[in-house]
Amino acid sequence: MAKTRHKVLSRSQNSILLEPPLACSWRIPQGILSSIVVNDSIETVVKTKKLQVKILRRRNLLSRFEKVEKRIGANIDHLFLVVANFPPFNLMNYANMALKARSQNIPFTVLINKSDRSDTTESFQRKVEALIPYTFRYDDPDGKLQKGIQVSIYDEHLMSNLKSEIKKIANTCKGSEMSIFFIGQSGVGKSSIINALIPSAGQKTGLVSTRYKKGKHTTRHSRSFEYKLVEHYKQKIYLLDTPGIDSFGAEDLKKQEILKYFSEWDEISQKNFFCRFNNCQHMQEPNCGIRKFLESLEQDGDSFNHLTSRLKLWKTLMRDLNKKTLKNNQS
Ligand SMILES: Nc1nc2c(ncn2[C@@H]2O[C@H](COP(=O)(O)OP(=O)(O)OP(=O)(O)O)[C@@H](O)[C@H]2O)c(=O)[nH]1
Ligand SMILES: [Mg+2]
Ligand SMILES: [Zn+2]
Repeated sequence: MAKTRHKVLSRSQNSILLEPPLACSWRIPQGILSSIVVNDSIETVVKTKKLQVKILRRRNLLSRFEKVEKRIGANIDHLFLVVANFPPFNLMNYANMALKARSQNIPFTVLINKSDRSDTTESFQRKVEALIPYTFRYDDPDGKLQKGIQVSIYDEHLMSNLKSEIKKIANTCKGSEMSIFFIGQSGVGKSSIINALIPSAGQKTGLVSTRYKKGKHTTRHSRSFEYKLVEHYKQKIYLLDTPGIDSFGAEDLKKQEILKYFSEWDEISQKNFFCRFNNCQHMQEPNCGIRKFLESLEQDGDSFNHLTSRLKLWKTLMRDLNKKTLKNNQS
């Protein structure tokens, strides 16, 4: 029997969905099924209607920790962190997503969805900005200061911007195929955006409860859809819808990961104002180079606000980590 390679488009409690020509649900033994995650590449052999499966080496694996490891997906080329101000935005939830993405070397872009709503205010967008490392802003090939991409499923112009962004991302990926995962709180509109980009996806969407101000966890299993940028485009692009995450467990968070997420402190220290303290928290220490750099930005409102919000987030994350370490040492 010939071995063939397939991408796992979806995985539920007892079956997996594969690409054509094996495009149907396959029941496979629980032992191997529990090890498979969405977007895995697997090698299969069909033997009398049964599927023998081997999981191929993963390029990366994104997980979160909430008592146990919860695996989000594998072989991720890019993450779209989808945010909205309704249901209310939870910065720490997203900061933990961004932290994990950085620690796994997965590039991410923030999509500010529901831009048509009046509660997508400037002050909300400034809060969101804290997620984006300071130097990321200069990575944009257009040289524009990019803090996040405005999206609304009701605005054609914004949707076409998003399509251009996907094209740009695809151009930076060398492989013959690439996968973009949409992750975020429940109710922010992940499935709605995917439906707008790929009408045949037909993902279920759910109203956000105005009473409880929460999403309804409409999407239950991650699902991959092929996105045709243009007919016969050289690369296969997959967009992955995932279940909403209202609390991204980060029980395994390490100081090293926070340091990596805030690599701008090192860059600033090397390029601009040297922070000579080994263990500087960049908070109250006199002569801290980072604070000096911040003061030098007072004339540049945008950069000043951005870096101030990054410092605030850094402070909260470090404080939480120290509290956790203290508690662990006591118990
Ligand atoms: N005003 C506005 N509403 C939107 C937009 N995008 C999505 N929505 C609405 O937001 C609600 C939630 O959308 P979903 O697509 O189900 O959200 P989700 O992120 O997939 O939620 P889960 O599957 O629960 O994680 C629906 O009522 C959508 O119609 C948008 O751009 N503007
Ligand atoms: Mg959904
Ligand atoms: Zn410092």
